[in-house]
Order: sequence, then C-alpha cells, then structure tokens
Amino acid sequence: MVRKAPREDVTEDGLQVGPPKEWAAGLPAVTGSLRMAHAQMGVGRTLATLARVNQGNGFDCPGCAWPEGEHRSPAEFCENGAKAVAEEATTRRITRDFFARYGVAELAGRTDYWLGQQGRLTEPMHRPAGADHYVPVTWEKAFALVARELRALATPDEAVFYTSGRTSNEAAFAYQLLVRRLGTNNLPDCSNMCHESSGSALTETLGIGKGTVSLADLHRADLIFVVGQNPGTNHPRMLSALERAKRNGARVIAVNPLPEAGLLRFKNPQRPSGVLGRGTTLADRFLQIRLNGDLALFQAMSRLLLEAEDAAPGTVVDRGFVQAHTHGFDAWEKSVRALDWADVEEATGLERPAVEAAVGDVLGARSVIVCWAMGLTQHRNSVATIREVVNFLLLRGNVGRPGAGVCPVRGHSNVQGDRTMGIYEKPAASFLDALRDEFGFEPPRRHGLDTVEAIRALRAGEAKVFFAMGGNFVSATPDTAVTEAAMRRARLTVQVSTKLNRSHAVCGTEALILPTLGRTERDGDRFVTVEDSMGMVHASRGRLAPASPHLLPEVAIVCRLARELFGADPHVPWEEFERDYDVIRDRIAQVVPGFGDFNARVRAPGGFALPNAPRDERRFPTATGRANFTVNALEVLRVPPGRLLLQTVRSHDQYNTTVYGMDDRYRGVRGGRRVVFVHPGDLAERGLADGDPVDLVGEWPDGERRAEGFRAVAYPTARGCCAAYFPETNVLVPLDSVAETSNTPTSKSVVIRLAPAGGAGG
Ligand SMILES: Nc1nc2c(c(=O)[nH]1)N[C@H]1C(S)=C(S)[C@@H](COP(=O)(O)OP(=O)(O)OC[C@H]3O[C@@H](n4cnc5c(=O)[nH]c(N)nc54)[C@H](O)[C@@H]3O)O[C@H]1N2
Ligand SMILES: Nc1nc2c(c(=O)[nH]1)N[C@H]1C(S)=C(S)[C@@H](COP(=O)(O)OP(=O)(O)OC[C@H]3O[C@@H](n4cnc5c(=O)[nH]c(N)nc54)[C@H](O)[C@@H]3O)O[C@H]1N2
Ligand SMILES: [Mo]
Repeated sequence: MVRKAPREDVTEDGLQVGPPKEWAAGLPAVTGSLRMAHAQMGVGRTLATLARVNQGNGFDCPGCAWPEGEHRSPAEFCENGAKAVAEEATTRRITRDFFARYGVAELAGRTDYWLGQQGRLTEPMHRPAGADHYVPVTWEKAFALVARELRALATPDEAVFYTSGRTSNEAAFAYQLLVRRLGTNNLPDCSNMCHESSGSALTETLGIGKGTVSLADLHRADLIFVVGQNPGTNHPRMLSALERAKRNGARVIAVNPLPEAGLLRFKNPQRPSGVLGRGTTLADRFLQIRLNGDLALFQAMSRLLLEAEDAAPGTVVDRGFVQAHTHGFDAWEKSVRALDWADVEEATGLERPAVEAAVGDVLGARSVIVCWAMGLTQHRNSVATIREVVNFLLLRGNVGRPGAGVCPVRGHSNVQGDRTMGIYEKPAASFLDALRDEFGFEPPRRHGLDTVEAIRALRAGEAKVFFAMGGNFVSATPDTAVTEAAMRRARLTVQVSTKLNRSHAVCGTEALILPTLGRTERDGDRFVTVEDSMGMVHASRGRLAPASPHLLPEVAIVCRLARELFGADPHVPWEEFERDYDVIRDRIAQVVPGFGDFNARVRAPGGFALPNAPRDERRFPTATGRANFTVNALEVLRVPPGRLLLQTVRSHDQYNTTVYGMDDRYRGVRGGRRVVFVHPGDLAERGLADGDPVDLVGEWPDGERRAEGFRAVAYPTARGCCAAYFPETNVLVPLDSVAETSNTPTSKSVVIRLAPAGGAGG
C-alpha cells in the first residue's frame, strides 16, 4: 500500500523551512487573508463579502464553529475564516468543458490542492458506467437515477448517507427525514472522525453530548486549560476570547506536544495595538505532553488534588456538590489513589514538579474550564481520556456554575447542529418517537453504520449506494488505499458539493456530482439556521449571487429527491419544505427539544440558546440521574524501539481536506506540505539530519503502509512524537485502528518508523 507523492504539492521555489513563530495573528494574518481573498474573488467582491461574515444580517462563517458573542465587532472574522470564504466565493468556475478535458482517472492522480483550485462546480454531472468522463445531466435525470438505484436495493440498509458539518439545520433535518422515510439509520457524518469521543464520554458522564459553557463563562473563568487544540490556526476567534479572559484575570494552561504559536502569544488583528505591539502572552504555563499522555495527566492532577485535600481536609474537594450531584466518587477515588507515578511520567513525558505547578493553579482557581479538540479525541483511549477530564472537573464542582465546565471546541461550522437535527447513526428512541408522532410513519429502529463501518460495508459489497451531503469522504477518512478501493466497489456514488474534490474522482461504477449553494450565496429570500459550538442557534443569510444559475440549495436537492422517491407523500410536505423553510422549522420545533417557537426566536438578533441541563440547572440526565465519576485504566501506550508516534494535523493553509496553499506560517514551513516534524534528539538517534528525505512507514499485521517523499524537519515537539499533515498521511491510519466506544480513527496516534526515502528497508 504505497501512495506516490503527486507533483503539484510543492511551489516553484520549492519547500523552505525556517524557525517556528512564537506569536499568532497580527499583521501577517491581515495581509495573508486579503492576499488569498483577492486572488480568488477580486477586490470589490472581497470587501462586500467579508463585511457580511458573522453579522446579524449576514451569513455564518463557513469556517469553524466558534461562537460570535453578543458584541460583534464590525470585522467578526479571522484570517482563516476569510480563506474559507474566499475558497467558496471564488470567481473561478468548473464548466462541462473541464470534465470533457479531464477524465476521472486523471483527476484521481491530482492533489486535493489542485482539485480545489479549479473553482466552483456549476452544473450536475454524471459519470456513466464504464465511462472515464463526467457528462452534463439534467437535475430531473439525476434524481431519477438516484431513485432507480435506491429502489433496486434489496434493503435500504444497502445505502449510506454521509453528512459533513456545513449543512444547515433545515437541510440536515429534511435529509435525515428522507433517509429514515426510506427506512435506514445509515447516517454517518464527519463527527464520527471528529468529536464523537467527546459526545460519547460527555453523554455518559454529564448526560449531554455537548459542552457546558457559554462564551460568557469563558470570559469569567479563573483558569482555562487548552488541551490538544491549535486555536491559532483552527479557531482563531477563540484567541480573542482567551485574551479577554486574561484581561479579566484568568490564567491559561496549554497542554500540547507542540509549542503552537497561537497558544503562546497573540496579536489581536482587530486592535491597532495588536497589529503593531508585542501582543498578549496567552499561555501562562505550557505542559509539553507526549502524544496520548492526557489521561495520565488528568489522573495525576486529580491525585494531587486528593492529596491536597488530605493535607487540608474540607478545602479542596467540593463535598457538597459531589454528594448532591454525582455518582461513583468512591470507586474513582480509590483508583486514582492507586496511580503509579512512573506510569504518569512515562505516558506524559512530564516531570512531577510540572504537574504540581499546574495543580497549584487549579487550587488557586475558583472556576476552571477545560477546552479541547482533536488532540484528545483521535486516540484509542479518547473516550476514557475525556471521562477523566470530567472526573477532574467534578472533583471541585467545576461543572454547571458560572465560569466553569467542559468546552469541546467543535470543528465544522454546523457539525453540532447537524447532530441536534438527527444526523446520527444511533438515534435516541425518544427522537424516533417524536419523528413518528409528528410525521405518522414508523422510522427504522435498528442502528445504522458510522463512518468506519460504512467503509467496511462498502468494502464487503454490502453497501451499494453512497450519498454524501457535502464533505470529501475519500480524502477525510483513514486508510486511503483501502477506502478508495471500497468506494470504487459502490454501484452509485453521489456527491452534493460546492467544490471539486477527490471524492468525485474516486467514485463508484456510476457517479453523480450535484452542485449546490454555499453559505455565502443567496437562496431566494430564504435564510437557514446553524448552531455553534456553545449551543447558540442563529440565522445565516447569503448575499452573493449563486456561482451558477444551475445550482440548487441543499434543501431543494433533498426535497426533489424525496418527491422522486415517495411521489405524493402523505407524511411529509416536501414541496412546501422546499419553498418555505419556515415550514421545516415549524416541524423541527415539534420534534427537537429546545426548538419551541423556533421561527420567532431565531428572528431575534443573535438567535437563542438551546437548553443545557448541566449548565442551566446543574441537572445531569444520565443513566444514574447524576454526574458520573468513572474509573478509567491508565494503559501507557508503549512505542516499540526505533518507532515514533505520529499525529496527523492541519497546516495553517488548509480546511480539512481543502488545501488553500502550501504554507504553514506559524510552524515556519513554506512552499510544500510533505514534511514530518521530529524532535532533533529523535532525528540524531536515527542518524538523520534536518532536511533529510524520508518515507513514513507503518507496520501492521495486514501489511505495511507507506507515505513517501517527506522531508524531516527538526522541530521542538515532545520526545518520541512526530507530526505531519493530513490528508497526505491518511494512508498510514489503518481502518481498524479506532477509539474504543466512539469508533473514531486514531489519527493522532499512529506508530511509524522513518525510512530512507524510496528505500525498502529502514
Ligand atoms: N483553518 C482551519 N480551521 C479549522 C479546520 C481546518 O482544517 N482549518 N478544521 C475544523 C475542524 S473539522 C476541526 S475538528 C477543528 C480541529 O482543530 P484542532 O484540534 O486544533 O486541529 P488539529 O490540527 O488536528 O490539531 C490538533 C492539536 O492537538 C495537539 N495534539 C495532538 N495530539 C495530542 C495529544 O495526544 N495530547 C495533547 N494534549 N495534544 C495533542 C496537536 O499538537 C495540535 O495542536 O478545527 C476546525 N477549524
Ligand atoms: N488523518 C486525519 N484525518 C482526519 C482528521 C485528522 O485530524 N487527521 N480530521 C477529521 C475531522 S475532525 C473531520 S471533521 C473530517 C472532515 O471531513 P469532511 O467534512 O468530509 O471534509 P472537508 O474537507 O471538510 O470537506 C470539504 C468539501 O466539502 C464541500 N463543501 C464545502 N462547503 C459545502 C457546503 O456548504 N455544502 C456542501 N454540500 N458541500 C460543501 C466541498 O466540495 C469540499 O471539497 O476529516 C477527518 N479526517
Ligand atoms: Mo472536525
């Protein structure tokens, strides 16, 4: 399983590596975003578009899910939000001539970067069986074709319906309704690869699969942990929130194997002093942890807190809270007291005094928030790790009061909303009951396939139709060679997309591209709604003219397919849904808790907050009716001699599989992406020098996996760990290497070795 390096992934000047940056944003963030926006959109369109991002009367940024807050600044976007907007609002277009020129085989040999640079998709395209080229197709014929293939299935469970997290609430609700009307719960989504571990752990322990803090909580916290997250690149507006918290007296502890620029110092580009001055030091303390060391760290901190309680009884543990609101404290306490410090030091790579110092901060803080993202969710023991974060917070009653709680920072701008709308392969019985009562049909009860299971089903020939509402399934999923072969076995693959990507090129026997509107574009006089990472629901209204007159909004695509499938449906008024999204919202209000009076409340400026029992009432709707302490075994991930633990991360110039450019400014990389960041000591031990060409090789029982043509970069990462960008390294993540319970691919802990480039040995 070898993946050759495609050729467009270095710039003409070639790859250049300098020292990493020690601060984030500032003037380069402003010039960087404007340069990219001008290249894609031109100057006039850039100004008109960026002025509308995250404004009350504008559209929700298609970048990340960070909330906007009550006082929106006139420029409520960030460098990377601007890039996300430019990527969508580009004036470049892909027409039928493009597909006449490039066949599927040739497109499959291109990089994600090249594919994305070609511009917006403009009309529905069909790749007939046996053909190499897509040809234009009418919308009517496209829907008839999908319906024909769905009807030909032995059971609806032979179809898979993926969703990426940009889909609006209205489109997501209609989509899951269509899928369940058809008779399956096969609704995998990008969450399965993202925050599923958070959802699993939080539902079990706190009774809600979401965070329990608002932006106001963050502003008033005494201590904020930022764990396994690179906000300078992936949630830049979070830096402003951290800066504000710091001005209010908060301390920040960063826990990361990499000294990410955004965590160290921040120059707020929205204030003159930020563009020109020294900026704000964000992290008061940096714990440079080994990959996958966090479970051990949180247990160790809890253990030290228990010892502090022993020394001064009644001062550390919030007994009142523990007794009134939690379950399982004693068993957990016993397990944590048995913790072995040697294991902690081996797992974390941290010395005990560093952990003690952090615990000193905890003892000095009345309210603590822990924020995290993919650094915690994409390991084998991720669910256990996040449960341990919860234990640590519960100990001092740091859940369900102002300035305290859990803050899983979501990725895609509406990934949380899509789940709320029912995009879930394991829906709760109560949700299905509500659907049944509202629409008068019996939804399927059997749980469906998640992302990894869907790939297995495609590989086995058990899934035959693959339909994607956005995203880039082929590039985003693990084990590229396995996934590509699985996708090619499908009878029909359908992609509802704004931009060209690998999933159009690596497709089934027959394939369809259904081009759709993006967030920035006008959808008649309609608006859609989204939910941010903190459970605020608000409207989003695009203003730009659509990229082509032949695009359909996602809602229309769902509704027209439904009409083709169900004819005059006695259960769902699809035509009305398509015409008037208020009608969909009225139905959502009937089905989804917290959406009562949806149409009125979402028209209020800023939208509304969804109920959150732990946050609002310190109520924990778990199996025990209380917040659960859980016992989680510490198993140190031991890497065999000579091997390294690889994490696959995002560069500063990408949005998941969408690659905007070849630079990773904060990490000092320019002009290319095939780099692997390794500790200088680990390089020296292998007789390698900075700049040496290497291949990354994973050894697995079912064969080697190799990503070729990388350059070793000496980098101040934690010892024994290394980092490289995805999607290039997805070839190294085995499909069966997943987190327990959440089934999330272990993209942040892959054992590899560095082999001489092109050689078979190593
Ligand atoms: N511009 C931009 N914005 C984005 C995205 C994008 O691609 N580009 N993607 C969006 C999406 S879908 C998501 S989910 C988020 C992702 O946001 P992040 O989670 O910030 O993204 P990653 O690049 O995966 O970075 C993981 C971070 O965790 C650290 N880390 C890795 N493993 C460990 C570990 O074991 N322990 C600890 N403590 N740290 C670890 C890494 O060093 C890195 O800093 O961003 C969203 N926003
Ligand atoms: N190795 C490794 N793999 C990972 C990760 C990792 O950290 N490491 N991270 C994982 C994570 S956190 C995530 S969330 C997944 C992301 O997985 P996906 O969500 O599947 O991937 P994206 O790259 O975000 O999808 C980009 C495509 O979405 C389409 N698109 C953009 N906007 C719209 C829209 O408004 N509507 C529609 N219909 N289509 C649109 C465009 O065609 C674009 O090409 O990847 C996962 N994969
Ligand atoms: Mo994500």
